[in-house]
Amino acid sequence: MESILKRLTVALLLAVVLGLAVSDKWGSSSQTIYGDIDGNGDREKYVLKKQQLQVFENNRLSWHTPEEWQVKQIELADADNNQQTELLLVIWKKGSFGNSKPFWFKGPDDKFTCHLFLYRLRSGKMKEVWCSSALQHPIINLDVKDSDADGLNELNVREGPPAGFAYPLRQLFYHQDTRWIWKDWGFAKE
Ligand SMILES: [Ca+2]
Ligand SMILES: [Ca+2]
Ligand SMILES: [Ca+2]
Repeated sequence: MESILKRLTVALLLAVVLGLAVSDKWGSSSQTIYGDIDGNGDREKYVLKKQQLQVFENNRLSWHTPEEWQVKQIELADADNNQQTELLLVIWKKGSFGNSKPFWFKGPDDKFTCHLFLYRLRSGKMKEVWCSSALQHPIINLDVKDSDADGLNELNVREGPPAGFAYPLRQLFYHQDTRWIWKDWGFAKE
């Protein structure tokens, strides 16, 4: 009886520790960055808090992400090497597709999935530039830089395991680092 109780206590403690680790990793992280991505001389402020992004221009809220998105990370960089800076968003949302569901897709599209979205600020308006469909390996962390000094930026991505059952737990034990470069109309793995 005593050993059963001991085992139960150990299992309970383990569950609490894992739960804390998951909530810490998976929980919301705050991030505030500044940049003048439309080049109008006024710096915008990008505030990521409670998984929602708000963009301020001259202390005025000019754009925010839809409430149903969970924004995990933001970055300002020239991700597609066209000499213009984009806003990159790593988000989780319901639905596998980026901006539109293809006509051939039947049935509900309500899976909770990870996406990478690119936006540009033009004439005071945030415009969608490129949206990935559901990423098979969700992005844990993203860093855009010219890693090999060839004058072109790459996406350095830490990816988790394939999305699906118990992902928040599994992603604690598995990840891989990949590098992507913009080609034609999307990112290709290098
Ligand atoms: Ca600006
Ligand atoms: Ca660009
Ligand atoms: Ca490069």
